[in-house]
This record gives sequence, C-alpha cells and structure tokens, in this order.
Amino acid sequence: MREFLAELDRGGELAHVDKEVSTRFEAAAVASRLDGKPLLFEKIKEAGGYRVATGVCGTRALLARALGIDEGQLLPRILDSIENPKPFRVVDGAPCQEVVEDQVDLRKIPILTHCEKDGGPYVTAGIAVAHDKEYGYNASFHRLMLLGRDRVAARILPRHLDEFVRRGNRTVGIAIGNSPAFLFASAVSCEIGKSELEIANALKEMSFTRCGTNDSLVPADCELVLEGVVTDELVDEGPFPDIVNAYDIVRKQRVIVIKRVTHRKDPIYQAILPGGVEHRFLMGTPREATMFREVSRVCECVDVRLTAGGSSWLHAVVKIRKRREEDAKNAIDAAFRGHPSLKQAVVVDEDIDVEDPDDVEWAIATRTQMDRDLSLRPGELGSSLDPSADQVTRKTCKVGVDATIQLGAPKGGFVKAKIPMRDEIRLEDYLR
Ligand SMILES: [Mn+2]
Repeated sequence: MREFLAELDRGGELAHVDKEVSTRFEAAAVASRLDGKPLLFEKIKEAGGYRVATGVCGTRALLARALGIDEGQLLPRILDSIENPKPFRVVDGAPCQEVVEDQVDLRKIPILTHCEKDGGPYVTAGIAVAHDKEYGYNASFHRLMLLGRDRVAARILPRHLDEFVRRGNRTVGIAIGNSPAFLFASAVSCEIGKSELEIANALKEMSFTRCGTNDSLVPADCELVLEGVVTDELVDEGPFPDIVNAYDIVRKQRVIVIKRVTHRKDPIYQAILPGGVEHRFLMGTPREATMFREVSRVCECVDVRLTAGGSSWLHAVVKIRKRREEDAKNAIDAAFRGHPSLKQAVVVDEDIDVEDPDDVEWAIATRTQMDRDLSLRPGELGSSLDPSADQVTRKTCKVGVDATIQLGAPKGGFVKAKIPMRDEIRLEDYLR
C-alpha cells in the first residue's frame, strides 16, 4: 500500500489531511465527503504513532494504475488471474514485522468508529489469511468489531474461512494496510482451494511472510498484522452498515483473540468506508468479472457494470453485441449465474454507455416493450444485504430487462441522432 500511496503522491493524487482528527466519526466524516479519493490522515488524536489511509483502491482507474494496465484490460486481466493463479515467494525479515508487540492492546490502533449506530469501532480493511492442509491458503475480508484489549468479533459468512475453522484451522493472520492487488484478490469469491494469495500474485508480483505465533502467511509489505485464534465464543456483532449503506442485523458471531500484533516502524492503518465507493468497488468488481465470463459463454459480451445506484451489488447493466434474438435473454440468465446476489439485469446494445445511468434509461425508454422484454423471477435466492428481501430465507424477486433493439427492426428510430462536427469543434473558438 505504502509504495502505491507514494506513487499517487508523486502525481499529486493523494490528499493529505494535516489537521488532527479523531477516530470517532471525524475521520469517517472527512473520508465520506471525499468518498473515492485516496486520502492520508497525518495526525490521529487517539493514536499518535499511526497515520490512517482510506480510498486506496476505490476506482477502476486506481486499480488499473496499480496493476500497470489500461482500464479496458481490467476485466479480462482479473479473469486471467483467477484462471491462472501464480505461486508466490515466502520471505523472512518482512517490513510488516519490524515491530513485534506481545503485550497486545488493540486500543492503541486507530480503529475508526464510522456511523452513529455502529456497535463499536470497526476494522474494515482487515484481510484474514488462514491455512488448511488440503485447501492451502485462503484470504478473505472480515469486518471486525473491537471488543476490548485483545478481542474482536468477526463477521464470518458461511464461506471459506468458516469451513477452514470447522475443519480445525483456527489460527489467522489478519493483514491491514494492503496493496491494491491483494485488496482486490481477497475480495474475489472463487472455489475453495483456489488461493487468493496466488490470484493476488498473478495480478501483481508480491511476497508473503510467516506469522510468528502461527503458521499463517501475510503480505510481507503490509502495514500491520493481527495474529489471532478464532474461538467458539459467540457475541452480538453489529449493528454495522454493509454495502447497500443500510444497517445489517445484529448476529451472534465468533470472537477472535489476538495473540500478537506486528507492524512497521511508522505504521499506516487502512480503513475502507462502509458503503462507500471503495467498499462497493472492491466487493462489486470481481462480480462484474464473473458475470462477464458467464455472459461471454452464451453470446458476445462487450462489458458489464454493477451500477452505483444499485450499490454496485444488486443491479447490473450488461452490454452485448447482439447477433441472435435469444442473445439478450441468454445474457440475462448468464448474468444471474455469474453473480447470485444480483437482483436486476438490464441488457443493452453496444452503442449504450454502461457508465451513464441516463443512457441506460434511454435504452429502456426507447427500445423496450415490457410485455415482451421484462422477465420477473419471484421466489429466487438473492442477497441478504437487500433489506426488502426476506432476511431469513433471502428469497427475493429478480428482474431481467431486455433493452436491446429487436433484430430485423428498422434501425432508424433506435439510433441517436448525430450532429456532425459536434465532437471535433473547440468550444473556445466559439465562446466569448
Ligand atoms: Mn477463498
């Protein structure tokens, strides 16, 4: 992360906050006002030794830059790293272990309190790495609610870390202050046994180091590591807002006891604003890639976007180059396969700008007849993060919209009228 921040700084793209800020609401308030912008808090009231970074990897442009590629190459590159993960190096003497603290006191770390009803201060950019003899190394994000000196409550969904713990692998290395490649790879959901560490290394070469109190690995160049043990003790976790920026329900979740903290000499704590641009980007973009893959299997997919209005999670726009009438309907089915939490899929032609909600709505307004182009799918399994879905069964009504031009229809009425010269003229030549 540090290397990338320095690169942004050289280009004048990192905003510095020199005024001393509190971890209680104030840092989150500033981060929220500058949502999506890389930001470094130089002075933290409650934790003198630390600086705090947010917005490190909140946009396609930032990730593409960190990976050294063009934005247009992003989805294919992500898919390639998932298909072809790359074995990584393990090194000793890592920067993240410059300082070793066996007397753990998590209250010395500037863990932010974000929103008014939050259950406590929350670690939002912590990535837990766990090991299993058969499945190898797994990395995943888990929000952590601070409980006290050496204890946090971790939201652990019934996915890979949960399975690892059930199989008796209780130790984790929780890495904080990570590079864009590791942040991004850790947000990818793929099959168990495929290592997010290797996906990260395929995105951008990196090395890992072994924890001191357990056999987990963490990125050698991260800022801060919490070495912990996942216990069977359950406590109330929450309230805390998730990606749709609405409060998630309070649940019984496991306590992780932290045995040792290691960090750099002048550590930078990393926070991801809940429900903010960076949270949505990291969580949503891997799903855009898996939708792109699934749609590409049934027709020619040009691009996929989860929309900002749909919290970069629930609504998608799929752009296709339509060759057969059934392409659009097949693309809708494929999009739902590629992202099971998806609630609404709109399929558009290649002339529509998927980044522009007005353009997408224009396609719906001028190219659909809803008795023909709308498909409702009631009673399907959706996202627990959608407050309107059944919160226990996750049952929801999904919707597909075919907003493509019908093949064989006279094209004239569907194409935007063009004004010649419009894009070539220099406005300075015309205005006083
Ligand atoms: Mn995994």
